[in-house]
Amino acid sequence: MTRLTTDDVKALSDRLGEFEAGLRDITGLGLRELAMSTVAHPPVCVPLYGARVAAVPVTSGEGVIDGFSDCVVAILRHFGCDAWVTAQPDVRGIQEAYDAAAEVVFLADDHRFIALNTGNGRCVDDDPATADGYVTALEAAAGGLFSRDVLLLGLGPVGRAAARRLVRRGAKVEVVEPDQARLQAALDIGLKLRPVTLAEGLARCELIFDATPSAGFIDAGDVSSSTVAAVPGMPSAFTAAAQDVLGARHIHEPLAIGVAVMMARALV
Ligand code: 2YC
Ligand code: MG
Repeated sequence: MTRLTTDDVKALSDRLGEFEAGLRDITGLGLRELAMSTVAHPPVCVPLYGARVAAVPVTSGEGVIDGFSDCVVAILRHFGCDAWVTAQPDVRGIQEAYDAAAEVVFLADDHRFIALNTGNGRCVDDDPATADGYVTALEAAAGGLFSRDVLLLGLGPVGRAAARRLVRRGAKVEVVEPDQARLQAALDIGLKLRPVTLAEGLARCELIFDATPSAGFIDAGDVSSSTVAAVPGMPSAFTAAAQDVLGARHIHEPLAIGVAVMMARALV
């Protein structure tokens, strides 16, 4: 899991509207609609508006990321939640959230980012939420995934979750994962994936899902006007030149889609 930086989260808080406008252009979906259509088929209306949600800073391990909880709250307020960052961190913050009748509590340490529904005890994890949200974005941008070739980069926690949903949505998944153990583990649980080299995958697939922590190894010459890239991976595998070619078809940000799907999944 890539540890986000203060610059990552501050940049997102400042350009959430711009990101959503680009997302809507490419997918026809805003963050709320994308979250709804990720958590249920057909999409259900989840009572996000006015939901009381607390974000609790966590000081353990490498400590607080300045702006992280504020960014989570900015995303939640963006779709109408009554969200706030608790004054206290850690256990005092969780207690503060419960005392203030929070319906959902968001918190992250160095290993996990979760949302807790204080009413029904449901615990929602960021990795599958981010993976599923980005698959929804790719599917909407591509006009469906059934029997489409999709190049999946990376089989870490987000990549594995994405592989499951891509296969379930009917995609023909080609995968690049240099770690043989990770590749074998994914194949052993019966995921229908076709291991390829990066060059083979880029030559055949217009739809690309980047779930790697590696940066800038796909250049402008590897993409075209019909390439769509879903990129939850931080940093992006695409060079600045490739991102220029892709424009809004390079769907990439550090938290918004994950938080939107976590919130919908916590309440659905
Ligand atoms: O500010 C805080 O409360 C910190 N304890 C937050 C640490 C988050 C570490 N995880 C990450 O930076 C991200 C996850 C949100 C998703 C992938 N990496
Ligand atoms: Mg990457």
